[in-house]
Amino acid sequence: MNLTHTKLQPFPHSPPLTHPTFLFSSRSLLPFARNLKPAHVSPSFLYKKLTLLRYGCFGVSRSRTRSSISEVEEEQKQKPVLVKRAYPFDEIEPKWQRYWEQNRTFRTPNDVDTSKPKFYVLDMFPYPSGAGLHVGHPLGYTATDILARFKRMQGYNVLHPMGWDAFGLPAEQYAIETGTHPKLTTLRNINRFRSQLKSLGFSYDWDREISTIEPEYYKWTQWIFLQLLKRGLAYQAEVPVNWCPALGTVLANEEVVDGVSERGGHPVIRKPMRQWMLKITAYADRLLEDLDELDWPESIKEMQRNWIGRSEGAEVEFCVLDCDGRETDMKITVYTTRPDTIFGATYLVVAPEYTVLSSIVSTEQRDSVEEYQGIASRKSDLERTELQKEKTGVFSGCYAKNPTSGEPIPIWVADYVLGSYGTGAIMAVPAHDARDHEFASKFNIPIKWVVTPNNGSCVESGKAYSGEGIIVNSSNLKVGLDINGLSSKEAAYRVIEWAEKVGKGKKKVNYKLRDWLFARQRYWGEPIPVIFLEDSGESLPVLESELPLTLPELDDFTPNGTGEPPLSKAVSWVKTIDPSSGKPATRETNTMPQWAGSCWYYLRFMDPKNSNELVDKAKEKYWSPVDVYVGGAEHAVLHLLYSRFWHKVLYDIGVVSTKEPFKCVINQGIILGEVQYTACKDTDGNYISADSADDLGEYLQENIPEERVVKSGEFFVLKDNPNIRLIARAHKMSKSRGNVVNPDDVVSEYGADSLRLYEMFMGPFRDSKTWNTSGIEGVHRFLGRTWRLIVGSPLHHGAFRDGTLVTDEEPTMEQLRALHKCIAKVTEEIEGTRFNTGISAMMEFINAAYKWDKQPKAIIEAFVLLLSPYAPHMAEELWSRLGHPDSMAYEAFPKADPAYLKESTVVLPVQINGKTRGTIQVEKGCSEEDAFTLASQDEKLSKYLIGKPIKKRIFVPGKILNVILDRQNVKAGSIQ
Ligand code: ANZ
Repeated sequence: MNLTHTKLQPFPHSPPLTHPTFLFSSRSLLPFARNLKPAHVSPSFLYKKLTLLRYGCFGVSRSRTRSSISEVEEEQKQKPVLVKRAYPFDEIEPKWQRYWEQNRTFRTPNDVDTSKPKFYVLDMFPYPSGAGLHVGHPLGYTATDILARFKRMQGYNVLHPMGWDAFGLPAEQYAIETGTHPKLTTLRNINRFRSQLKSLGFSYDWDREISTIEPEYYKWTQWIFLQLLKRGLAYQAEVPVNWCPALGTVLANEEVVDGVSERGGHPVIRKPMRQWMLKITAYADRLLEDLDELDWPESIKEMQRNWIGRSEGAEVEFCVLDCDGRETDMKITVYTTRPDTIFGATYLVVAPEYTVLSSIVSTEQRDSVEEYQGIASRKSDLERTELQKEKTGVFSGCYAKNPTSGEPIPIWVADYVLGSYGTGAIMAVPAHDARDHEFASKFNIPIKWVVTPNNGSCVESGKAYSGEGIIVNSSNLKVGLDINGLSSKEAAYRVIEWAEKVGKGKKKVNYKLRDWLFARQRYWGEPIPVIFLEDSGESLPVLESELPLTLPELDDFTPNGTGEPPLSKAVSWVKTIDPSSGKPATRETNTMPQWAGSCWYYLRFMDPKNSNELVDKAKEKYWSPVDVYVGGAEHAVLHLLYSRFWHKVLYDIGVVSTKEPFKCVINQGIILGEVQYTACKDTDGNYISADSADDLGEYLQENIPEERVVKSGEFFVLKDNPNIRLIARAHKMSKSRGNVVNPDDVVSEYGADSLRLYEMFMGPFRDSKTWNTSGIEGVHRFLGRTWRLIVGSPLHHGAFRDGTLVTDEEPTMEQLRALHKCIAKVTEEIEGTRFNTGISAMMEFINAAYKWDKQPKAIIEAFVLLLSPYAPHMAEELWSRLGHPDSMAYEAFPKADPAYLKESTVVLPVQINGKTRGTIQVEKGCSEEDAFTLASQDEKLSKYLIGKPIKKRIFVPGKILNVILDRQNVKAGSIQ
């Protein structure tokens, strides 16, 4: 018999750990334990098994294997006594996980009955990192699992898949350091993630598992790239990129923090390089407009709008002057959103990376400009444009002509202008733009006011006025333009009209959104299916029939430091022949960025094994769009924007039937580590209350364990000295803080159902929450109470009973009311994704049920169904004990009957001689006599009423019962 089926002793009954023969390594113990017959299982062995389990020596958590028993003993002494199992979760959970796996309970067949409604609920699939699952993962996964289980029970066809976003830098970095192939590391991590997810009882259809690194999958990622290429949406360009010499690779903006690489902290510079780009900007308008219809958090929609950053303005040409002040053929085109201020443009600024800068710069200024360019190349865009940063720049030594005023104005080079936005050049209007004002003031450039506030108010001196208003100082009849007296809006319109007429500019809409840099100089990514003819260098797409273009094997993954990707080392792979011309060619050695595979995976889940198409049309039509998509807010912009872009391209070419991929997106909040308490101490070691000083930084800090802390109002104070207020802080879980909670440990100690329930009960799903171990104990106790209510208490030797205690009796009205109230609340709260309050409703029900003498089967069965999306293992076990041979996964979810929901009782205050002494719960139409009888039976009220002479009773039905005692006789009575 499998050991997990053996009834285990609760810990307090276990003998002390003294037996020296139990020196098993984690590898040798498990197979041995599986072969044990019950008769071989001595209590001391069980104790040992559970001790090892608790300390992660085998099973899912092997990270803390103990080499000797004494170490375990030592740790045992230091740790609190093991928690007593509230119910046998360690038997139930593996049993039902095996059942679901063997019966493929959650398989969504390929040929579902499409007349039924569908529900596609998706998690943002994880990157299988070496660290394994984090407690943050199960938060979203439990929520989607509850929804999936709930909808299945409501008769929907549910698609609830899981897969791996498995290309990525960490596995490649590890490969560089250790020589282990990234595929090996990745597959190992995937296996760990999968078994961890299975141990939490998630109802994924594992038959649909996909991984972005499998050629059958990335064949279609490459196919999409070819479709983009065909439509001119993928192109090559020389673009300045974030080049990290130490990593020998180009980094995406989000991988650069404060001028250094996010991973490793190496310096990053800007360097032009040939890159593949995807023209997401061609979809900017549609990406913006279609946001309005989505049921997404407003904050994400706003972030996407800002990221797309649509602005309307004009492009205007400024003619460059030679050293004698004569006009040359060279023009600088600027982008401005304020053409109305053009007469106030007293200088131009070009970005340090402005392409024709070198042909503008005067000989005298060349050295300082080049030096400045070098400094700017080491700064990130964010650093350069930060408002607070002091403005820097150099004069180019050259002038241009303001086309409206006709005046010569200096051309400066400054890094607050970015080469990648607009035209990379601006007309600077220091009177009306704060950055220009700061710059002009620093470098003594004239400031010319051309806009006055509409309401005639004065402009604050020493500051730019950036608002709109009435135009002044803006007329030049020589060029035929007079905008004085016009409003900013009208003036802007007139300037654009004028510029278009004289051929010096045009109206222009600009986007902050940049085309997507779609190449990385890395090995561990999808090969880009393009070849280059050796003779002409012409690029040609790989034929669709040749896909997938698989990654060649490689044993040296190091970038060679020149920007040549590691794939260039796979010489025989790189060298190829163009099949149509027979000419020698070389393959593209850049690979796709990590975002590629995650852009469209939700489509593949609909039809994961299709080798002819990315997704079958009918299947796509049925399952699209994803109904609920849950993940972290960190993907609010890039992942969601990139997949929306690809989806729209696929829509345009008829592969998908909806304009948008994800109908509803929900961000789960983050889980912060356990609250840490700190007390401040002065140099003499005396505690200082946290509210008593402005600057606590000068005091010593002492960490205070939770047992010494008590809450006082909104604050936390020392238990033994409530005058000392403490600092309470929760931090993001991180290895360096040592506050990471491993879900495996929670599962082995409390069970998966407790972890699921706890993560849902911690607080509103979308909010940030702090981890608190005593909170798990709370929900674990609730599950234990539920178990004991239905199954009964453990037998005298600690084992749990078989069967249940339910009876076949007809339920009472009170029981029906409690049940239907619970059904209504749980249903409403799941639908509103307010899982925490759904759990509270179940807790209330269990509390009520403990007061009943009998537990009728009809009531308990319905409750077990309600519980099942949250705590599926326990629910399945109870369901089977209630006499059902099959899984409950497809049983109908109970429906609340409104007849039982009407509140039929009221709380009636009871007064004795006009003073409220308590309340009683009565039926709405309750008579005076019944109310009085109930009051006399009430524990609190009876002492005022029993045996006391009553003068009068005043009863207002449904409102109050006032009993007036006969005072004289009371006294007399009390003497007797
Ligand atoms: C003159 C002007 C006068 C401007 C004024 C603003 C206020 P958004 O709305 O973000 O599109 N600009 C243009 N290209 C730039 C670049 N590459 N780097 C930094 N700044 C750039 O902003 C457009 C405005 O930002 C443009 O309008 C330009 O300054 C500046 F009273 O032109 B404006």
